Amino acid sequence: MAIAAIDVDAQQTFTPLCPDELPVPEGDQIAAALNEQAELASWRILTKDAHPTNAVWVVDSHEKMLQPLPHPNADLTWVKHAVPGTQGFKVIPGLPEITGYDHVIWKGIEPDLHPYGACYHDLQERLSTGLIEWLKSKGVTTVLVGGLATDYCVKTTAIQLQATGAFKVIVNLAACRGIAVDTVASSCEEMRQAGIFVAENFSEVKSL
Ligand code: VGL
Repeated sequence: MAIAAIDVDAQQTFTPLCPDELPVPEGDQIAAALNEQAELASWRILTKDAHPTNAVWVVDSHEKMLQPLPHPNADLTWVKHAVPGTQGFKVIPGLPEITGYDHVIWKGIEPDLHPYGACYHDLQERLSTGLIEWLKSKGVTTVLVGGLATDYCVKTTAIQLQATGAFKVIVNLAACRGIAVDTVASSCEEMRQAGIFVAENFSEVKSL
């Protein structure tokens, strides 16, 4: 049984360290839990948002966010975040250097793409990032997922992995934080419905 651990978008942009970007409450508190789950795995993967400032979905205030966009690959407006070269792009304190990972996926680099899941560059799920193929090439059978945010990129990544039918997918809630309580609850329900194991704590992860 080969296990992979994925640190989804565990970047400072999604933490209170970057209040002007997309701060997720306690988003900077998950490094220890991500390191703990990685100890169970043979492979550790990092995914990072890497967004340009001229993206089609960028708005200049939090008030203008979450507006639907008539665009095939950017469904909602967001403030600029995770811009390479800025603090928000960096991983949260306590995680390895980039070279400490076995594989890295950068996503949302093009100004007209804003994917949530780490498996596809586009919302239509046509353009593979290569993550699924990489996991299969290593013989991975179980994927442990943690990161930010539970209700967006963690959820979508887990559902994309589950949809392949190739992996047992476990979302480790101790290693995740979400944007809002109600969307975290509905996301957990959606993931469970899809057949994903949503573990409340690390002992549950180990028992699965
Ligand atoms: C995310 C909202 C916007 C995430 C990314 O990583 O969960 N959420 N962009």
